Amino acid sequence: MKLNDLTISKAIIEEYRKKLLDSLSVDVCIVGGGPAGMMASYMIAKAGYKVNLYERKLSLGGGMWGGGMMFNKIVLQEESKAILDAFNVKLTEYEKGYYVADSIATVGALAYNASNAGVNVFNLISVEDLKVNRANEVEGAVINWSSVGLANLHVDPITVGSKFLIDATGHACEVANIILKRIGKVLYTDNNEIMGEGSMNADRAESVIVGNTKEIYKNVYAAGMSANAIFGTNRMGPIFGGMLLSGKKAAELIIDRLGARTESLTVNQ
Ligand code: 48F
Repeated sequence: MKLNDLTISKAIIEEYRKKLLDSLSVDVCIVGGGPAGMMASYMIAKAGYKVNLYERKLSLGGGMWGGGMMFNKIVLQEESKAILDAFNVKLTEYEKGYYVADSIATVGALAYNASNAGVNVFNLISVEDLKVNRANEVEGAVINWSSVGLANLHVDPITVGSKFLIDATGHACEVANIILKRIGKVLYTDNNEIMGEGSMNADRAESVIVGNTKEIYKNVYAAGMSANAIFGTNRMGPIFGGMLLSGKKAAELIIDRLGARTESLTVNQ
């Protein structure tokens, strides 16, 4: 078959345009395509809701690719084994309760399943602000090409509407920071601000991460490392079970509020 370069261009432009228009008003916007964001997006899409996943970088995966100190293996604990099994990620039991996975395979599996489940994935796009109404309620995300920010170009963003948002931006907790900047000290924390993450302590950090996964402001949730940073608890380093369980919990909380559309919510495909 003789290939036409212009047909290739047209196919990309038209299909991307469809995706953009389809994602203009959704149930959930997730900011950050690391493990927590990918996991949450997968669950929400599987439950039948419209979800956009924004990732600033070229690749989804956040801090997962690099394992610990660029050794591309990650550790997961017993509680998260079912999730990895559902995604067919090979696990090696290193010691009782400690599982090791290939970080590349894990990112690949999460990204593939999220995309296949119907998540509108937007890599290379950053959430630079929030859509806030007169009652100071968050109603969506303000997005721009990441390249605009990187090149420091003066280009205005566009707006997307959503009923709920998830801050899955990792250590930076960027959505929480935008709320503080735009709305004020209104976060649902002890001091109404970002409490700041504590030192590395995998045991403590992993034991509180799911509890810290909750609403941080009306209709805005935190998942993953941002949840621990916002609520002032520890970081955990290259153990990733908590990230997946946190993403799953954020999704379940939101699905509960949206009203579950599927009979049972499982990580199985
Ligand atoms: O940092 P990241 O992997 O967050 P996570 O899902 O997982 C944390 C772990 O990687 C690790 C850890 C646990 O073991 O401590 O650090 O909580 O992924 C966050 C993603 O969000 C993107 C960023 O590029 C990264 O890939 N991101 C951050 N801010 C924005 C954003 C933004 N404003 N718009 C779009 N993407």
